[in-house]
Amino acid sequence: MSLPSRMPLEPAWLEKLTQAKALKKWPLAKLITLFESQLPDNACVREAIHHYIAQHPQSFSKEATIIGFTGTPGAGKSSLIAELCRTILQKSKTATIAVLAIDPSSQVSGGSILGDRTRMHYGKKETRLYFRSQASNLELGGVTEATFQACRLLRHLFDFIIIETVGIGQNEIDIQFMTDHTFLVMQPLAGDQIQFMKCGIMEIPDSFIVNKCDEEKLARSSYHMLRSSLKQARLVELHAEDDYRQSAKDQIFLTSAVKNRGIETLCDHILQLPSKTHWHKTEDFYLQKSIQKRFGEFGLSLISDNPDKELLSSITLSYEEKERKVLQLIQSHIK
Ligand SMILES: Nc1nc2c(ncn2[C@@H]2O[C@H](COP(=O)(O)OP(=O)(O)O)[C@@H](O)[C@H]2O)c(=O)[nH]1
Ligand SMILES: [Mg+2]
Repeated sequence: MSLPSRMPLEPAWLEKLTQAKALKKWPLAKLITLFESQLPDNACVREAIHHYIAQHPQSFSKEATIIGFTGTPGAGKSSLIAELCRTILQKSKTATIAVLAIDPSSQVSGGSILGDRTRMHYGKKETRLYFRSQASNLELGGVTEATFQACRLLRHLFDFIIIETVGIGQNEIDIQFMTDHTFLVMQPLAGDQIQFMKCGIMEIPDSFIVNKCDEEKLARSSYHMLRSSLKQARLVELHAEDDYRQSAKDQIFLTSAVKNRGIETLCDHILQLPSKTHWHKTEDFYLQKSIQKRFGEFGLSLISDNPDKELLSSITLSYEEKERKVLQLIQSHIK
């Protein structure tokens, strides 16, 4: 159960890391697979990679802004992300983007549904854009430990990480611990909005996107409907003027992925978002989530009752070192 301790980074992995830094797709894929893996031996390689990155801050100076897109299936998240990536790459000649799409597992094959991958087909030729689809097993399209682990690596390699998840309750709650900014993507006509209000989900996102606003009339009515819902719930500070052309001031974006409306405004907003300064808090949240998944409330209570209060809050211990200590703690109670 316990993880072996830190090893030096093997030359073969160092070479992959160097190539991944140059955004070569095959080494990137290999590294993400390693990061997604739950085998203890792989955790050691992961730790060695992180140690190497920490020791070479000049070579790994990037700190990606992580952006989440969540919302009901069919709202147009994948289409919107594809348009956004295209626009960001056009507007900025240097920006690099990694997209992580989390697909609910296919009941039949246990693999990811292919639809989302094919829509971003131009990604193969564009070196500044990397696309990865993650199966989400039974977690219904939510962020998993694999997403967290992939982000741990990708944040050192890209300027932006875009995560697409299916929004169903718990997912919104988990995704906010990973992202710097979360968008809730909705369709026009109030159905989604009323549903979300009921679940209390409206409190989670930093901004709202009403997609499929193909016509101006629809954009205008969607804006007023959402604005009045938000006003009622007093969730966001609304701008004095209720002008749908200035909806971004209310953190409401009106887009059409098929007619390319509102994408540029959304893109400008994204390009100026700052990146996270408290990544270790994200690590602590996902470490606790992983312990809870494996050992339930028993595991969590051992962490909270642990006299070494510094354990999780330490910013000098690596994720794997913390995990090892927590596992040792649990092991000592099981014996
Ligand atoms: N009319 C219209 N259809 C859209 C728009 N964006 C996406 N769609 C369509 O909505 C469907 C679902 O889109 P998709 O991007 O897969 O949604 P996701 O499940 O949220 O990722 C597809 O048939 C898209 O072509 C839009 O802005 N306007
Ligand atoms: Mg999708």
